Amino acid sequence: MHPPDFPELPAGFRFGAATAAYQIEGAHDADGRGPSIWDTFSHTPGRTLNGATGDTACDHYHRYREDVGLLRDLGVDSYRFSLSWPRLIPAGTGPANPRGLDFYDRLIDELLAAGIAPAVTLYHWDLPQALETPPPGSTATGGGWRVRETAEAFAEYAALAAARYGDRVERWITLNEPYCSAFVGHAEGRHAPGTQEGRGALAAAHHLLLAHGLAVQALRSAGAQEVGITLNIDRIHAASDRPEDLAAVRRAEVLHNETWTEPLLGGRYPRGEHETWGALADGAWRRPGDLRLIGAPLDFLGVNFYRPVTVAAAAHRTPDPGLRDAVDIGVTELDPYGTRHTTMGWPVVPPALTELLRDLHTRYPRLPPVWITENGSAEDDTVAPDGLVHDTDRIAYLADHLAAVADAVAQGVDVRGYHVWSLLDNFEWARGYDQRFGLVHIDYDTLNRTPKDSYRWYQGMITAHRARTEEPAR
Ligand code: GBH
Repeated sequence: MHPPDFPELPAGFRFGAATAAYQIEGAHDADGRGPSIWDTFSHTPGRTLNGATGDTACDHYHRYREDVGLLRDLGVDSYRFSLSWPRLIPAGTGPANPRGLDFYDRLIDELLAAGIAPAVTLYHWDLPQALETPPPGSTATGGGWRVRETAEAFAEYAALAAARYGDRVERWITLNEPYCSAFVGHAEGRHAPGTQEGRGALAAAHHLLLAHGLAVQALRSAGAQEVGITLNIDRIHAASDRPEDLAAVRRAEVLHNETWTEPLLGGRYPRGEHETWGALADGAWRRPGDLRLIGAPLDFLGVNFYRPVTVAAAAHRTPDPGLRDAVDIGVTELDPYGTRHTTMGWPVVPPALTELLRDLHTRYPRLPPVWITENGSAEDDTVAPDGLVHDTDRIAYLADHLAAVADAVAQGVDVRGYHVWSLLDNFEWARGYDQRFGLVHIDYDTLNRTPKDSYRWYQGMITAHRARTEEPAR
């Protein structure tokens, strides 16, 4: 197959790769790290594919030098990774763990020495377990994201991180995909903490937003450089233009997108909440002043994009009214896309990314510059007899999505950078280690790292971009 053309992005556009702490670090009980809700969840039988856990993962905690070497050779401008809150503050609040703090010092210094700008996510789903369920004998209340105290604990953690690393971190991302933390965690139950509770999911959504707002305040007062948040905004297509399907689209828009974008970018709670959640939308946990904190101006919006969805009105809804209102909003997902699907089962539809970016740009006059903080594909990645991984489908996926970003830029959307998910194959949450998203292959027996063809392609693309856009030397 002839490799696809390199997309043409503007001069100064930044390229990167992304990871998250629990998915790559391993060393789950090393050097004073406390447990997170993902340790508990992954160790609970039946929660992850084949009982996979992040105990060892890619052992990045011990191999970070090699991984930064891979990033340096790849030629990226930016590396997005997350800090493990329970590595830094093992009980969630209270004393910090010096050896945890040292680890990210070493990682950040190694990145800077390689000429790579750190983009740090504070929360990529690994809540300290003690904030969910306090250890016996403790006076803490627990309750995780259902309670306001967790947002306050998050602000303390943000202040600690900013004080320690703020001089060297170019971009701060408060939360990764709060939709997943709130609804996949507390309504669908497929992520930690793994409950199906309706009201708790909506309370979690609010406290996550509040945590973001308080963290922005803490980061700003510590003099942080750029501050933003990462959302998994869905591009939602309607199955038909029947009124009931269009109403289903509206409910899905509220659940997946407007719960986040309206308070963050529009200064209001989502319109249509009551159509979506009925009486549960009373928002009893909201306090005056919260909205102003949540809507503080951002330096950038991070967008994670993988695939669009098509929705229709569901024929039947769950009979349990408690669950029905939060878990089941009367929507079914269809897949009319006659395209290739990745091993996640996701259709490959790059123009949906252009649509999504254009739509954000037209809807929110206050939209800050956008960064694509994740985009990538899981593929079969069979190791060929030559010992390499010839992942041509991933190369096509990345090329076509970068071209979709270039289209959005040409149509006036201010997109500044792009991160591939992911640098390494890693722990894909409930899907365990079967799904491989990396530019670099991991052999989970030896933990050997082998760059795939897509790594070489991305490297070539970055080199070509620089050659095309940089001023010729005189
Ligand atoms: C992102 O989530 C995450 O930020 C990242 O950590 C992740 O590795 C990446 O995408 C790829 O998935 O496990 O079958 O119950 C994207 C949204 C939401 C997709 C949860 C997978 C779980 C389905 N993800 N969903 S399952």
